[in-house]
Amino acid sequence: MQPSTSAPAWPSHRAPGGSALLMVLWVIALLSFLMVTTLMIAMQDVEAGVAREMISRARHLAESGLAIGCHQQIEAGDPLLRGKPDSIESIEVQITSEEARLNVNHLLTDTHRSVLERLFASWGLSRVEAESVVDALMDFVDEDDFKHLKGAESSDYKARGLSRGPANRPFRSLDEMLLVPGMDRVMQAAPRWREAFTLWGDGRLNLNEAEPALIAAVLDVPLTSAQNFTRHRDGLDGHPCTLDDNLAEELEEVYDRLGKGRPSGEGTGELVGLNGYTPRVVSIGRVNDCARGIAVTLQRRDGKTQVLAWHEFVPSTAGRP
Ligand SMILES: [Ca+2]
Ligand SMILES: [Ca+2]
Repeated sequence: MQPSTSAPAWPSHRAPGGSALLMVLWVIALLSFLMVTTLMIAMQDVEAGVAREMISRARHLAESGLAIGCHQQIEAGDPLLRGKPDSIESIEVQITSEEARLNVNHLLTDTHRSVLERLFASWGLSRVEAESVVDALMDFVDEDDFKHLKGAESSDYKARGLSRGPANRPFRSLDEMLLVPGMDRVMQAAPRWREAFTLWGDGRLNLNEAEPALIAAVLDVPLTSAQNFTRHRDGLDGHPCTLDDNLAEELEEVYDRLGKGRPSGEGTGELVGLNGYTPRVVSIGRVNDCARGIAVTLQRRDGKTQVLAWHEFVPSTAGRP
């Protein structure tokens, strides 16, 4: 029997060579993947480091602005309140007063509650919704457990499964207002509702600084009248608390500009004034698009300045807390 002389279809020495080539290609692909991954992680670390540095620098700029804004001899509108250390950095400081906002504790009385109802209605709440949330706000701060018509006392909080009931004392923070039934509707209608309120001051709204919606609510005038008044008051730059403002010196001047006689409503005189006694300094530092802000409330007495409140925030695009 003759041995077979036919050659195999493929040379036997080719198989190891093909595997080696595949192995090399696989190693190259693996190394490329590892290099790209390492590079991306390194870039992320660098970017995170740069972002941290920018945030730190922006906060430092805000603190620098605050030091200027809190100085006793600096007044609203002073050119020193705007700085530009270099082409990508800026500092902007605004000095207003807490009296430019409504003191919510002062308004939670039978005499003044209508101011809150008008304000909430101007934000889009129905009359029933506005009355209900004001009833509930009053129940939260009054000492008793008797419920206003549409309000909420401890039994209502329990029925809602809430662990905390009404405090039965004045609000100590604006965040406490969020515990009150109905405030979710207010927050939905006006996400920036906090900017309308304060817990400081004597309860008189400073008409030389306040927003039109607050003036309209307090004096019960149409919003358009209040807007016309603030447009004239704020001067050519369109901003309150700047050097070009046309400040009123007498309340009668304001009523004249609003086309309104002196209010005859009970207690209205306790709700408006033309000055702020509790300074509020807001300083914003920026590095490119990165911004950080600090807002402080001050008390000045006997030549001394005391910080009553300190709040740090990331400014919105409009530069507000
Ligand atoms: Ca109560
Ligand atoms: Ca102005």
